[in-house]
Amino acid sequence: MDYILHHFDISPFAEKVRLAFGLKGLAWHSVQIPVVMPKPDLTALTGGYRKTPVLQIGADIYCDTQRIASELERRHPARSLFPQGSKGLCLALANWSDAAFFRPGAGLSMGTNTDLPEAILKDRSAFFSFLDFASLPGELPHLYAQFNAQLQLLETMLVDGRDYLLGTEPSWADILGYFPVWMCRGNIRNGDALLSGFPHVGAWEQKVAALGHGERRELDAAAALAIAREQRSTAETVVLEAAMPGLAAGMEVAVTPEDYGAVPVAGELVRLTHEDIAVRRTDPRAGEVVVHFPRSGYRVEKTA
Ligand SMILES: N[C@@H](CCC(=O)N[C@@H](CS)C(=O)NCC(=O)O)C(=O)O
Repeated sequence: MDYILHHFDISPFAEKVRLAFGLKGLAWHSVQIPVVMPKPDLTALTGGYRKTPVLQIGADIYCDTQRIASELERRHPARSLFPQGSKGLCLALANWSDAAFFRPGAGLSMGTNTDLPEAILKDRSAFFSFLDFASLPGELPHLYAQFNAQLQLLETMLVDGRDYLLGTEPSWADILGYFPVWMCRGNIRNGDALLSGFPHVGAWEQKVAALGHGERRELDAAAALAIAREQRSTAETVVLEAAMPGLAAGMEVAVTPEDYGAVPVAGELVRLTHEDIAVRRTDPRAGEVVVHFPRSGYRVEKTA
């Protein structure tokens, strides 16, 4: 199985997937994508989705870390991301870590780093629709308070001295709790001082970091596009009426994230279940690909 992760090194969401490779002990190829738009090689694969990261497996393109985690687990169940039947709990926890935890962290990364390149500030002020960049300086105390409140929750989860959030085994829950902490160390001014107030978080952070990133090899974007062109999708067609009444396999639809970066991806419906969505599309550079999304947090609409 050739896993190809399209990402950039300072991306906190990409760090989730790199750690999932580490937890599972997998080998993967790394394609570096631009930090800001345009990202022509990435959007040739995705049909417009621009967020980081994206996982490619042949001609199947997986968008969103939730969808990527489920797919890694399906294809490689050993060393589970969801031990002891914790899949539902782990996936549900993303609403906490992506919203309550990541968002104030993103505000602090943008608002406390005075030397951020202009191109990043410009791109992200349009992209992060949950942040008002004009009022950011005055919002910093509130954002610190919100970020601290989530660190306190993590400390509470770990205060009995357990190794990992769910007990003795590492899981996707640890990766979800960890990625804003990783962002804090790397991207938030005074991040180390902020974290020093949470000793159990500090000890656990080292265990999660020690999961590592698996075995990484670099690949260039042209080679990844050639792989997409040469291979066929392995997606099985399943469209459930209950996942959105009125839609059927083969219909032309658009899939759009409900939060920020809401670029629609158009294609022919291949999968629609309570867990996932997939559309088939043909691109001059990527050939025929199937682009996959989680069901939760994505809107599907008929276009023709
Ligand atoms: N729901 C998405 C969110 C991904 C996300 O927001 N990623 C950030 C980077 S860490 C991003 O896309 N930033 C803008 C960019 O990379 O162009 C997921 O779980 O993958």
